Amino acid sequence: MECTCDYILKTQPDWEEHYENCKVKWIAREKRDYPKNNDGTLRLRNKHLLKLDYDVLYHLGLDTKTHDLQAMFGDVKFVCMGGTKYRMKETAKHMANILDIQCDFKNIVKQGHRYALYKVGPVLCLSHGMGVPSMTIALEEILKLLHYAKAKDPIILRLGTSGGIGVTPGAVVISSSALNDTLEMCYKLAILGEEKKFPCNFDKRLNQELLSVADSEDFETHLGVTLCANDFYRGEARTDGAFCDYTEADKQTYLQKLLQLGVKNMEMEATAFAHFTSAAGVRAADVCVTLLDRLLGDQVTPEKEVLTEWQKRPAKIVGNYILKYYNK
Ligand code: R2B
Ligand code: URA
Repeated sequence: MECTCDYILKTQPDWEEHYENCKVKWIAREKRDYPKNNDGTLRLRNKHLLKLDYDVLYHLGLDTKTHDLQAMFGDVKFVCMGGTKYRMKETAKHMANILDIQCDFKNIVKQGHRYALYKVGPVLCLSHGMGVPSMTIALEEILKLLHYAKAKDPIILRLGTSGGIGVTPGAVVISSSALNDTLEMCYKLAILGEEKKFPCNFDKRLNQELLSVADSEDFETHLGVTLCANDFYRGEARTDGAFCDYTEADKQTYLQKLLQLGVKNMEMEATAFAHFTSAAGVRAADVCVTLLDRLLGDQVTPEKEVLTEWQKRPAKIVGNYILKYYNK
């Protein structure tokens, strides 16, 4: 079997040789059919889809009957995802600027009334809302969209915000792995009334490449474990929610435990994001700016201008990466 790594950056001495979605690595790990065709297009393995006359991507307000998804999205190579519509529009503007692409910044999924999707040439910028359920609905529909569009070897990057643990506020954390809310390295989902657990791995090689293009920026970027919480307040060990049933000392003990486990930030999507993308054979990374150091407090207090500036940081790193790809 042949390696299918389509290298974005040239291998450096201490880098991983293969991407995690290389056919050789993927099959050895997952022990089932590779989810991509030879031309890099996505093969969704859900056989039920074949029974549909046409497929409705309900939350995106798109379908395969009235939209020619291949004509609309066949050229897509990068998908940037993040929580808010504002941030994803700003991300789209950044990509248009660095790639020198004219764009009307029209929300292509406005008719779905849920998310925002902007297309800047081969780059999609999609808002996904907060938390795993909102994010996975957007991600699952975008994976189907990429499949119907026959997009080749797409790469998905989550550009998020997070709470840091022991890192300078404003620093960016790229997730090496993700822990769920019970501190297991897996994504949990109840299916037909039974809890199922799925692996949630990130791509070491892609992370090494992203770290290398973060080097030129004037802010810190770290590689670290990400805790994926199911709630912003108690789920992230805050004491400033409407409810709190533990002491400040309990909270500090927990945060120290996270620190020991290598956790550098907390957000609310990482495990599911890692699972869905890797199961689809799509290379992906979670790149989040930290808005505060949780060892020092719970409230997000920096001035709006500072937060707005910090929130551009993941897009700067990802923009450098995309630019390298097109300039190579
Ligand atoms: C980070 O920020 C949001 C909560 O404020 C959530 O979507 C996350 O992961
Ligand atoms: N997002 C989170 O999930 N937690 C934070 O502390 C900040 C942003």
